[in-house]
Amino acid sequence: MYDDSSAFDVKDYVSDDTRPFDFKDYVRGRYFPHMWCPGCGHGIVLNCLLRAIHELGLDKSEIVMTSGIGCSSRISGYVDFHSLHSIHGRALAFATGVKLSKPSLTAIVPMGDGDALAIGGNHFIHAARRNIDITAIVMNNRIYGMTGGQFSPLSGLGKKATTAPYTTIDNEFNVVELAKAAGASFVARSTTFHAREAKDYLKKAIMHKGFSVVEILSQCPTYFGRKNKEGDAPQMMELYKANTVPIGSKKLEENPNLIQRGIFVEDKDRAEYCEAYDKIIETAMKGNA
Ligand SMILES: Cc1ncc(C[n+]2csc(CCOP(=O)(O)OP(=O)(O)O)c2C)c(N)n1
Ligand code: SF4
Repeated sequence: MYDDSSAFDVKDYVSDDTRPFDFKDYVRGRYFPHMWCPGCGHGIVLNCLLRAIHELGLDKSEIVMTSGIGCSSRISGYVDFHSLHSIHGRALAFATGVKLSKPSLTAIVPMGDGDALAIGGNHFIHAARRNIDITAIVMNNRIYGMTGGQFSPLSGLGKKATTAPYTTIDNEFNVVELAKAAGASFVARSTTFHAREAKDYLKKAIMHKGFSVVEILSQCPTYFGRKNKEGDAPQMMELYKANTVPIGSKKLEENPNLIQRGIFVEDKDRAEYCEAYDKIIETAMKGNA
């Protein structure tokens, strides 16, 4: 149980749920205070996720979280669920193994953009292709935070990073389009500025049977913000407000570069991998090859 009540207070947060939410009920107090920099967006993502779980009424013992390595991946150490802090880029591979061996568990995988789409890119597309029932959260800060601000496949063209002092020459992935093309059956995008919206998408993603991807734009003021002169955390969040719109907004006609937020895919008809696997086992047991 969390044992330092002076470190933070979330009592004033307004929730849709009438049952009181207490952050301390869902985290491992011995690992606090956390290691994130002041203003890091990853704490907001953690708060959204725990509120989503609280509002869904899930029992902590029903949830398994696997993660790789990164500031974002640190979430798996903080939560009081079954959790596995594994190898950089391999969180989805571990989650696949856990989910296949115990499909009744709700599998959630928090990843950074590097963890998910650089070293872990192959696991990402294949988990989506299989449509295995895992919720993948891509906490996109467009940089490798933990290792000192190297550019990632999400940094985008013309951005500065420790490894790109004269700006990047790489184009970025579009997480939503990649997830869609690879076969994810639930795909959504939000930002840390739109915390209630992000929480609602996480709720839907967790309840969705199949591979769900929720991209959450999450500020790294220490590296991406500082190197690219985007200001401090509140200023970076203001940019999320200014530069994103709901799917299909009229504002896109004037400015097609605006980033769309919303639910892009929600396909409930596609076969889920663990269920298909069970059916194959059944067929094999009957000897009907
Ligand atoms: C196999 C391997 N390669 C590289 C690293 C070093 N490493 C640790 S975290 C990380 C990148 C973290 O960036 P991201 O996944 O985007 O998460 P963030 O820290 O930004 O939240 C790297 C390259 C490692 N731990 N293991
Ligand atoms: S380095 Fe960036 S991503 Fe890592 S904790 Fe600090 S602000 Fe967050």
